[in-house]
Amino acid sequence: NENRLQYGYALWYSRRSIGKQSDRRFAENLKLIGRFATVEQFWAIYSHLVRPSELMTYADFHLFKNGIKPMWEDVANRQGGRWAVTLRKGLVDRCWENLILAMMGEQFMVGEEICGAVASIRFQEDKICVWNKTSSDTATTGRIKETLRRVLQLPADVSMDYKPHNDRLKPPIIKSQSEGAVKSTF
Ligand code: M7G
Repeated sequence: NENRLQYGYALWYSRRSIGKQSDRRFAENLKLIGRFATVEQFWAIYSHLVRPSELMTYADFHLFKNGIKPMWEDVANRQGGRWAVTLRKGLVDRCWENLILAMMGEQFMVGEEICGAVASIRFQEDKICVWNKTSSDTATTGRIKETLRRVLQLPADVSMDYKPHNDRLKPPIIKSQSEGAVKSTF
């Protein structure tokens, strides 16, 4: 009789050094913290976890639906993109919590379109992102933007930017030649 969420999720953590990194390195840096499918299981994990602001610089939390890796390369993300909200220091903990509760509570109302959310601790600012499946679906991306503004209670001057992942994915022909395809590390 636990409260089952609409979707099961996996929570990941990653940390990287500054500068460019290989695709393989990015995949290796992703560490699974845990999976959950009910509200109670979520709080059991979340309440023992450090807040995003307590992480070191260049660390990220990734909360993604089960079966979707927090990478552009995942089939669910390849045609997708993400909204990014840049936050001045001091806002990320509250914004992240509001965002993931809204996601788990299906507040975005865009059907299957949501893939996951990311909190990124950076040098002078932090960032939270929402990833969706279809970057060309402007009705969906528009709705996600409005919901983000509402649930994060963002001041009107906060900048939000949308980027399709395919801008950053390598062309398949190069990808298939690279040693050790990213998929094989999972
Ligand atoms: P970011 O964390 O999205 O940007 O990516 P930011 O540091 O400006 O906030 C930083 C770097 O991490 C990228 O340049 C890539 O090297 C790597 N990276 C990030 N993501 C989300 C991916 C991914 O999904 N796949 C791969 N292969 N690399 C990634």
